[in-house]
Amino acid sequence: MSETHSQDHAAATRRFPPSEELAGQANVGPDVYERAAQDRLGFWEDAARRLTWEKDWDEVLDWSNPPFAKWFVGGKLNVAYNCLDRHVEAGHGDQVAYHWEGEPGDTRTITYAELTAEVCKAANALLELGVQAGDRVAIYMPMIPETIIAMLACARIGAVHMVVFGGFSADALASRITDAGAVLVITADGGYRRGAPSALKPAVDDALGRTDSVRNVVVVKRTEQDVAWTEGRDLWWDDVVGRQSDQHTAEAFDAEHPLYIMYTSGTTAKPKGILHTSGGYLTQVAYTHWATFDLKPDTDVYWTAADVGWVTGHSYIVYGPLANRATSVMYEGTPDTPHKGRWWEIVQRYGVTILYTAPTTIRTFMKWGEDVPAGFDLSSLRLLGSVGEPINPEAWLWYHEHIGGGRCPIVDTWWQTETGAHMITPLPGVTNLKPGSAQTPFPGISAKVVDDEGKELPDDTTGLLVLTEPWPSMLRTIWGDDERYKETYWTRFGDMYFAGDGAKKDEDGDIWLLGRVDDVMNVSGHRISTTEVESALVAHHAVAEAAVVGASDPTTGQGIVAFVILRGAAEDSGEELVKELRLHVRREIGPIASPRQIMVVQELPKTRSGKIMRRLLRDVAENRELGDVTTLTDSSVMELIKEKLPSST
Ligand code: 6R9
Repeated sequence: MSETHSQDHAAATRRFPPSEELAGQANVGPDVYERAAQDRLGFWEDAARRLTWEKDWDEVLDWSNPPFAKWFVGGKLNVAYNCLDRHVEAGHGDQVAYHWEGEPGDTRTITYAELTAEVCKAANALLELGVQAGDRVAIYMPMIPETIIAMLACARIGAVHMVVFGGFSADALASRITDAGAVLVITADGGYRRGAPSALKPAVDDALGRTDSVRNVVVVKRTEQDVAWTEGRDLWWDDVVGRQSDQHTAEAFDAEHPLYIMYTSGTTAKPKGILHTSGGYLTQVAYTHWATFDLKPDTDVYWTAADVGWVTGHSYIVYGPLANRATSVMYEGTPDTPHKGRWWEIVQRYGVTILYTAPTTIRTFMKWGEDVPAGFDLSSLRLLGSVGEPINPEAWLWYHEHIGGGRCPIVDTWWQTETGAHMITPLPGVTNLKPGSAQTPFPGISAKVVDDEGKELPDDTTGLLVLTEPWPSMLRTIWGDDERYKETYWTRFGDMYFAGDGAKKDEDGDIWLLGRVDDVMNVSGHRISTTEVESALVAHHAVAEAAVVGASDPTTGQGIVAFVILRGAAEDSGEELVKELRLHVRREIGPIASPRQIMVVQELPKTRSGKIMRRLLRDVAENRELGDVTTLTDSSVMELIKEKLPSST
């Protein structure tokens, strides 16, 4: 017990400076911070010049009507051209863009020349179907190459894509189609998940029964499942795309032309359609992908192991890697199909050098044990990344040691759907890494920790994270709702962007993210972040995953309720263990943080990005009807948890 306790503290205080070798050859060195601090706009202009523009911009940033930003005003470019044609024209047509692997084990290797040809065909198909620049196209797909082809085809003709995560329900799809006013849906018969075909088309049929903007549905054949067919509306991808020419000249669009909408859940039930535009977005995703991951296009094999239906997939599976001419891996399925070493087998097979994933997945691997990755050759890896939630020091160290072989730096990247690209992250050739902290605002980004009045706080004081200057890949608005955009992000502190995350700076000025501020509990007047208690719980050897919520309590205001998943070996879920866990948290953080209630569960409710939906757990803890569950990856999880209730203490 006390051993795990001290291990976690030891983890948080250990430092990992870059190796001399990495520092010597990294894409960016310490000078970038200085350059950006002296001339922020000039720094972003340099980043923009890494792209190919048809027309140069007249003004870097127009912030005359805040919070509505315009970047690279007057500039013109085509996003798909920057991701494809220009690499082919420069002689890299034969370079692999994606090593794709389906869950059943089928594979496809797609070069830049082939991807360009496929995207041209798909763009011609969209034009034949009457899709015009500015029209919205919904994409509801499994993790297959056609998903990326569809996105780039939209970008190529200036249509706005709106990808809906394939795990979401017909309900979620219908409300997004309606809100965006999509004219076309691109989907598949199904995809493979957990060893079986899982259908997608029925959800589209269901959703379209409740919406009226969609004219056509294009269906990719993936699983060969039977699908219902609406004549005149539905078309097979192979027919409509298959018959097109592979030539298409990309037209340049304005830097501020809309690129995509991505819906993300807010504090109310209605999801927000986050709008991203072209020039600034591509500039920052490309530059951060190159700098944060130190990407070397000629030698690296890059893998973002996440879903394309999450912003991480948009920025770091599709746009960033392609703009930088990366060779990427894309995997369709779940990490334990057909065995728990599937990811490590993929790393070994393709010689993956850079791996980017979420803490929740890392904790799952911890639960399965280090023997699994130890059975594979992971020596190709040179850099690891984390995204989606704070990574607890325990998981950081495990990732570092058992996946990175003790030699790979870990970049813990803080950002949001709204920010479009990395905002706070170490740089691998520069930063002295601290497990658990995202550390430093990216060059050209300014972040502060403030109190409720917007006053900057002294070090080691918990407050709110704000961004004080506009950045190129920032959201431009919430689709169709400028007022909500202002109100959600910009009214609380006037001219600063309110991120919704708790944070503190330590004595070195490094930033620690402490979870969403709606995840801060108030117990007898003490502010305790759910992340802190969760981190303490998972530092205990018996616990694999933990979710903590504050449930209203007549005496203390809020009481701490913890849901824990035990590690494989520790199946003793009895009273004794619960008592021990309470004691453990008490020792780790203090008596005030000791949970009122600890429930042992099999699964936790999660979104596509692996974030725990604490709102639903709060409903359970407070005995309420469940709220909106449309953004859950698996809605049956809540049933399982509710069944556990009577036996809880
Ligand atoms: C990219 C993405 C955004 C929220 C964000 C924060 C949390 C993401 C994090 C992190 C601590 C990190 N978050 N990365 N917290 N450290 N490295 O996740 O976008 O799905 O919109 O979520 O995720 O709470 O506000 P999105």
